Amino acid sequence: AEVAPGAVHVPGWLSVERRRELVEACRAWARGPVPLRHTALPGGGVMSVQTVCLGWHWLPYRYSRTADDVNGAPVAPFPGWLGDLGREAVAAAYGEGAEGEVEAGGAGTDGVRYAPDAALVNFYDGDARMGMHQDREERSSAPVVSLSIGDSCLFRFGNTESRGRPYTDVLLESGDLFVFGGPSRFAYHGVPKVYPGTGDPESGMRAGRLNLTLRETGLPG
Ligand code: MD5
Ligand code: FE
Repeated sequence: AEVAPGAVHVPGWLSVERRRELVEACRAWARGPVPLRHTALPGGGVMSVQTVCLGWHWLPYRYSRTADDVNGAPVAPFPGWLGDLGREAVAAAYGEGAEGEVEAGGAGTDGVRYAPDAALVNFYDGDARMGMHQDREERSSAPVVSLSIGDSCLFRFGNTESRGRPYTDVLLESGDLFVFGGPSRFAYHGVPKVYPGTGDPESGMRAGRLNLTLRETGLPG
């Protein structure tokens, strides 16, 4: 379903087998070289969501190759198979062939292939939230691919002008794909609520919600 221009929700896109593989991969990434942790914010707070990154390490509010705010370790590489999954996701959301036309967020026609080089793995326990924000650290307007596994959440998809209304609330469930491209790439968005106990145990998530986002940073190789 197209929630807004360029913002496409594909419920249940990940097979249960793929959910299991992603959960296992995330468990390994969570152990290091940079551990899954609550990101510290410049104002002294910490995020309730726990994060680990691949390819590029996100910290407020820039990308680095090393976890400068954690243990200084080089970030784990972005695996080629995850880029393949991202291209498959863009094709599923925008139509086959679109994965080669994503320069302008799915609406491009110049055949530039979607090439994500960073992934953020977010883990939400039942009390975790993410406030309304824009993702603006990337120097690329290529789409963001979002994959959800485990407990359902309320996802709030807003506008490009402010954190406030108008916004659309969407229930994101285990296996759902969401692609944000074109005019939706820089919209405000957040996760106001997680619904404990709503996940699918067969995905391998015992509790909580996992979200993977794939991004093109636009930063030099
Ligand atoms: C999540 N993560 O569920 C969300 C999914 C983050 C984050 O927000 O920054 O880690 S990503 C949703 C997203 C990405 C880019 C653009 C838009 C939404 N959008 O325009 O709504 O953990
Ligand atoms: Fe975001």
